[in-house]
Amino acid sequence: CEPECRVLSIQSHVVRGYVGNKSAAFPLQVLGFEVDTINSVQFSNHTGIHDCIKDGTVGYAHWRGQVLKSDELKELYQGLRLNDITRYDYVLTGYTADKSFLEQLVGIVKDLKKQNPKVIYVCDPVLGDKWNGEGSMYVPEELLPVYRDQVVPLADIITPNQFEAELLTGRTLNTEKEALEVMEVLHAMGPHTVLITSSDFIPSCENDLLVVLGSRITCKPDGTNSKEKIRLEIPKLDAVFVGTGDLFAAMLLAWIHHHPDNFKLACEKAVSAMSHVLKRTLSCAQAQAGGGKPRVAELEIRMVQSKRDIENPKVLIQATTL
Ligand code: ATP
Ligand code: PLP
Ligand code: PXL
Repeated sequence: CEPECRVLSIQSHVVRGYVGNKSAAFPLQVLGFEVDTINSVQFSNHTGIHDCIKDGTVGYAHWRGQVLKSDELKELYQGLRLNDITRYDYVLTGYTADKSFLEQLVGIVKDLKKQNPKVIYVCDPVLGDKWNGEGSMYVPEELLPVYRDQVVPLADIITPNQFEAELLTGRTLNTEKEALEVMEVLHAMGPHTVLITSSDFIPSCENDLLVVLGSRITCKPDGTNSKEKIRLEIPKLDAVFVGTGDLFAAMLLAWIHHHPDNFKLACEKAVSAMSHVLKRTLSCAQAQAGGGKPRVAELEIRMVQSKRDIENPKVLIQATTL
């Protein structure tokens, strides 16, 4: 029997489509992890991109559902604790819209680290994004100090986008040099691995490339640190997807686990798998739309259809070492 590797993933659930736990659980399971999911909300569908006027994309017209309160999160965790089934290898968290929920989550991660000091906390500090160069937050502003002062210091791996990296460090980020400096500031806050998941400042990238930057600090056996920084350039697909940040964080966790000594390859596999999945998603959506512009429901990630690409992604995007 293979030793199990268990992830606690605290994220959204949607009945239809793929964001949050629906985006993260399947790829993690396919890649061999046991996944325990706590659903921070249960909604009919995602609530994303309804106000993105960038290219006329609109979200779902309606959504219904329930939000898990912070004391309900505590209760679920207590149930696990009472049964002594809280030994995890990884914790994964994403979008949270409530301050007291986020604070409760901090308490849970601290407790998990007490039980297993080696537990790796993978945190997507979801705060907002940039649209046409203009940043805006899609969570309440009061969450920013909690992420900055409590969540990020506990995290081992973080996956902010460019705007989130700026918010967390209080710096602006207009060049790759500034991005590398900002990643150093983020390391100094706690995490040994930082991935900036999308950025638009590289002059060469204009509008058709998306740049991912990765930085990892590894402690060598002789006690000294080694640093690695990489860049990946991703051809941008002409569509707005939702749940991609969640899928990316999950696949990054998986590939960093499977290639602990090869950060570059782990990132190449995660980014390449994203590319396979999103290409399939877009071509299926376009076929369904019959030549018109795909609607939001047609752009849901083609997760099940992409099982083989998730399991064994052909590396089509190579990283450059910086
Ligand atoms: P967060 O969840 O922190 O808000 P984010 O805003 O960076 O993260 P996304 O913009 O969804 O998340 O990007 C995550 C990854 O999804 C990117 O690194 C890229 O691999 C892929 N991706 C998202 N949108 C596109 C696109 N239009 N074309 C190609 N790849 C994309
Ligand atoms: N818009 C809203 C309202 C969200 O809740 C989220 C959640 O993260 C997003 C956009 C971002 O989604 P993604 O993970 O695809 O970047
Ligand atoms: O991280 C994406 C996400 C998570 N949870 C809910 C969402 C979205 C994106 O729209 O609506 C409920």
